[in-house]
Amino acid sequence: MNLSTGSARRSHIIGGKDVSGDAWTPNINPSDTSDVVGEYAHASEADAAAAVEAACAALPRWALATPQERADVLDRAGSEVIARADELGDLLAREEGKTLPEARGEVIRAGQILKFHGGQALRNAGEIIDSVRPGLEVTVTREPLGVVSVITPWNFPIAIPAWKIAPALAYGNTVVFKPAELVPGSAWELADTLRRAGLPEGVLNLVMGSGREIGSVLTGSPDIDGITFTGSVLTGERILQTATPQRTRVQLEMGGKNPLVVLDDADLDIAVDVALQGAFGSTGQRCTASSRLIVTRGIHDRFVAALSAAMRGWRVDDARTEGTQMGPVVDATQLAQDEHYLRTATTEGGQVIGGERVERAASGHFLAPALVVGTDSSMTVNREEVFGPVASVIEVDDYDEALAVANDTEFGLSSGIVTSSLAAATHFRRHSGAGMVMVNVPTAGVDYHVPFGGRRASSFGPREQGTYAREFFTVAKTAYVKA
Ligand code: TXE
Repeated sequence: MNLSTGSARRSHIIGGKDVSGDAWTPNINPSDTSDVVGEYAHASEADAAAAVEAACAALPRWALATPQERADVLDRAGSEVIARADELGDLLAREEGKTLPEARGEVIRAGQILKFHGGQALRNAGEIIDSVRPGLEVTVTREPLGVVSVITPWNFPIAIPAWKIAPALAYGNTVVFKPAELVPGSAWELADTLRRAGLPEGVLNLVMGSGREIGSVLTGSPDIDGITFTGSVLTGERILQTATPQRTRVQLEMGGKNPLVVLDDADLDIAVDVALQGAFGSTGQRCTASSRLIVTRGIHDRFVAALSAAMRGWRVDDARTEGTQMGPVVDATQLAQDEHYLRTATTEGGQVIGGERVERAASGHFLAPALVVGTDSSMTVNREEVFGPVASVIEVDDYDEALAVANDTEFGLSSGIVTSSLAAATHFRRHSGAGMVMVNVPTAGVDYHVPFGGRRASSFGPREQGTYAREFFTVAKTAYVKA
C-alpha cells in the first residue's frame, strides 16, 4: 500500500497475528479532513484481554532470551525505520499534522532509540559487592519487570512509543501497546516492523482504540506488572488510582507549563528564535513547549515586537506542503480547547496577538500562532496546559522575579533561560524546579541517551530514556553466595 495516498485497513496485532475485532475507526488527516488515512481496528475489552494473555504467555521465553537476540531485533527494526524515514514521516505528517521535516526527524529519532536500546540489552550489567559478613559475596542483578502496558498520546506518534517499547523489550519484558486513537498508523508500522524484525509471537501486542473503553483491562489487570503512560494529568491520575490496589508499578509523563525566561542581557535574535521554536514548533503540541515567556522589563517591548513579527511571517498550511512552518491543530476538539483558552485569556485581561483561524485550500484545523501579552502568573493561561500554538508573556522587573514566576506552577517538566550571563544561567540551572533545564536553547527538543522527565504534577515514577530507562523496566535481585 502507498502510505501517502492510499487508505489502509489495519488490524490489531495479538500473539503475532492480525486480529480484526468487530469495529473500525477512521484515521483522519487534520490538514484535510476529507482525506481518510485508513480504517483501524477498534478494540473491545475482550481484544485487550487477549493481548494481555498473549503477553503473559510470551514472557517466560523472552525474559530468558539472550541479550544478543534482543539486541538484534531492536537493531534490525531501528535500521528499517531509519531507511523508511521519508515514507513513515509522510504517514506521520498525514495523520498527526506536524510538518514533514518535523515528522521525518521524529521517525529517525525513533529508529535511533530502537538501536540505542538494542545496545543497552548487551550492557545490562550487575554488581558484585563484598558482604559485611566473612566468606559471603553479594550480587545485584536486574531482571525483567514482566508484562508492561504502554499507553501513548497523539503528539509524538512514533517517538514516544519507541522510547517506551524499546527499553521494555531490551530488558526482557513483554508489552501490550495502546496508541492514541488519533494516530494508529505510525503505531501499527512500528509494531509491524518489530514483528518482521524477528520478535517472537506475543512479545509485543498492539491494540488500538479508546483508552476509556479498554483502559481498565490495560491498567487494572493483576497480570500487568507495569504501566508506562504519557498523556494528560487527568488520565494519568486515573491510571494511578486503578493500578495502585494491585501494586502495579507506574510511570507517568503528563503535562507541562514550561517557562522560558528572557533577560535584558539576552541576544534578541537568539531569544526570538528560541521562543518561536519552543512555543510553536509541532504546532505547540508538546509537553515541553515554552508556554510561558517570562521577560524582564528592559527587553520586553523589543522582544514582543520581534516575536510578533516573526510569528506573522510563519506559514501555517498543510503539514505536507513544502515550505509549511506550522501544520494544523490535531483535531476539532483540540482546536476548540485552544480557542477556549484564548477567549479566557482575553476575559481575564490579556491581549491576544494572532490566534486567528486560517483558511486553506483543504478543510483543516488551522490556527495562526497566538501570543497573549499583558498576563500575570495567576491567569488561567499561565496555570493550565493549553497544548496548542499559544504562548503568553509575563513581564517582570528582574531575574529574581523571573525565577520566582518560573517556579510558580504545579508543573515541573522543562524550563529555559536566554541570557549572556554565566552567573544567571548557572543560578537558574540550580534553582529551577523543572526536571530539565535549557540555557539558550528551546525548552522542547531533547536527546535520547539521557534522562527525560519532570517533577511535581508533570511526572511520576522513574525517569524515561537513555540508560535511566532501566530503572522502571527491571527489578533488582540481591543474592548472597557462600562458596
Ligand atoms: O489525552 P489522554 P488526549 C493533554 C492535552 C490534550 C488532552 C487530551 O491538553 O488536549 O490531554 O488529550 C489513553 N485508561 N495531553 O485525550 O486522554 C488514550 O487512549 C487507560 C497532554 O489524547 O490523556 C491515549 O492513548 N488509558 C499530553 C492516552 O491515554 C487511557 C499529551 C492519552 O490520552 C484512559 C497528550 C484510561 N482511562 C495529551 N483514558 C502531554 N503533555 O504530553 C485515555 N487513555
